[in-house]
Amino acid sequence: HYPQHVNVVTELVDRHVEDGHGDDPAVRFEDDELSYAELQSKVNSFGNALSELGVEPGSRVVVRFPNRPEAVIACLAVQKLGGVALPSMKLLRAKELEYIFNDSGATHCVVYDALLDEVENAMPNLETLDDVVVADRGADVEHDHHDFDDLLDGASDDLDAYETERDDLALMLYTSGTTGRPKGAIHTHRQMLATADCYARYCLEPTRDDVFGGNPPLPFAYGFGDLVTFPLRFGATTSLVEDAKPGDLLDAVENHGITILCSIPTAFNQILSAHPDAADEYDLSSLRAGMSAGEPLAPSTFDAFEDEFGVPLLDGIGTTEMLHIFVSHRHDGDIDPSATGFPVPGYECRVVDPDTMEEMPRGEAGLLAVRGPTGISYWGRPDKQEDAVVDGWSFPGDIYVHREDGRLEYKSRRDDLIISSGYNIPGPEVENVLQELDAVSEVAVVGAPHEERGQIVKAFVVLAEGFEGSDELVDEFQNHVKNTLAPYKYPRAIEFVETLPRTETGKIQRIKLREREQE
Ligand code: 3SK
Repeated sequence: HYPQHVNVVTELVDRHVEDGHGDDPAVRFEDDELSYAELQSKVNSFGNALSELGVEPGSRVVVRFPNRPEAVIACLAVQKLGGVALPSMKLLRAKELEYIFNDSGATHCVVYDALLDEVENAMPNLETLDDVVVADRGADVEHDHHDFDDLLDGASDDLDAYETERDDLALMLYTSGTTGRPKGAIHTHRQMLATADCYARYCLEPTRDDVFGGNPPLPFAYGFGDLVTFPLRFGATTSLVEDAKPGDLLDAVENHGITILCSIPTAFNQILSAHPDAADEYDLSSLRAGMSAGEPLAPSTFDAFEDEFGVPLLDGIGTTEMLHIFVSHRHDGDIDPSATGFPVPGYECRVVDPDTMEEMPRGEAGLLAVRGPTGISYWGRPDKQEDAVVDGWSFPGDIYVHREDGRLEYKSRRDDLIISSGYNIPGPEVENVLQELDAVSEVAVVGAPHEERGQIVKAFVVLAEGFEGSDELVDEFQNHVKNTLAPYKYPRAIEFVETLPRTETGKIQRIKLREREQE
C-alpha cells in the first residue's frame, strides 16, 4: 500500500539521504563510486537541465546506454520530473528505433556517443523528437546535440520531486516483438516499488550492506530491477559493468564486493565452463546468492553453481510486461531446482485449462495466470491487452504445473510446446536432460514438422570445447534422454550448431529455429 502521491525517485534516492545515509555507496562503476548524496545531486542537476529542455510530467524520454551510471542518472532524472523513462536496447537499429520513438511519442533522447549513429539515422523519420543529449565517452563522434556533462555541470542540484500519483507512468519498456511489432509495456511508480517490496524484499531480504551486480542490460526489465530498483530501494549498492563477459563479472564480484550476482542461465553456464576453478581464481567470499531469470534454469546448472560458488542460484520467472519476477525461490528457503519456486508474496498464481479457463487439478499442466501488484499493460494496444488480461488475471504465456507441494514447475512457453504423435512434449524438459551431459554447452529443443507424427523433437546442440559432432554422440544423447524421460520425448533429430539464435537479453529465439525447420 502506497500513499496516493509517491515518486519512485524520492523512495530510491532522496529518502536515504534524508535518513542520514548520504555517504553510503549507491553506484560502483570501474574504480569509481557514487554515494547516495552524489547520486542525488547528479539526478537533480540533470533533471533541472532536462526540464529546461522541455521535459515535463508525462514526457517520454528514450535513454540509450550500456550499463553505466549515466543511464541510471538519466532515467531517475526523468522520473523525478514526473516523466517516463524509456531505456532502449543497445543493438536496436534505426528502423526499430523509429518505431519505438514514434509509437511512444518520445520528445527527448539521452544517448551514449557510441550509440548515437542509429538515432541519427532514424532522425529524419522521427515525428515527435525535440532534443538529443549525448554523453561523450571517447567514441570520438562529431555532433551538434546537447552535451551530457555540460548540462550536468551547468544546472542547479536542487530539485524537488514532482508530486506524481502512484499510478502515473514511470517506466516504459518495449518487448522484443518476436512476433508482430514490438509493444510498449508500461509501469507506474507504484509498480516499480512493488517489485522491490514483493520479490526482492521477501526472496532476497536485502540490507544496506548488499551489493547487487551482474550483466543483464538495464533496458531489460530484469536488469533495471536487479541493478537499479532493488539496490536503491534498500539503500544497498549497485555494481555496474559495461558489456560484461563472464570473467568481468567475477572481477566485479571481487572488486566491487558483489553479494547478489544476477544473470541468465547461459551466462552462468559460460562462467562455469570458462572458469571451472572460479573459487580458487577469484575472491568470491562476498557472494551470498545468485539470481537467475530470463530462461529456465537447468537443475544441473543450479548444482554446478552451488558446488563451485557455495551459494544457491535462485531461479525465477518474470516478464517485461509483469516488470519483474512473480514466481521464485527464496534465498533461505527449501530450494528444489526442479521447480521455478512459489508465487512471490503479493502475487497469486493459477494454472488453467486454456480453453475453459478452469483451474487444472494440481499436478497437471496448463496455462499460467498471475494476479498481483504488477500486471500486463500495453501502451496504446487495446487489441493485445484483451488477450493478455482476463478478469484481472495476466497471462504471460507459459505452461506450468502447480504441484501438490505448492511449487510451480515450468514446462515450456505456450508456443514452444511440441505435439508429436498426440503427446505434449515441453522442449525445455528435454533441454534440461541434455544439458546434464559434459559434451553439451548449450541446447535448444523445438518441434520440427513431420509427415506422420505432426512434429518430432529436434535438438540444436552447441558442443562444449573439445567435443566433435558424430553419430556416436547422437546415439549417446538420444539414449541419455530415453533413459531419463519417457522415451517418446527423445530427440529424433539432433543438429550440431556453432551458436544458438538469441535476443539481446539472452533468450533463445526458438521461433527462429522453428522457422528454419519449416523452410
Ligand atoms: O523476461 C524475463 O525473462 C524477465 C525475467 C525476470 C524479470 C524480468 C524479466 C523481463
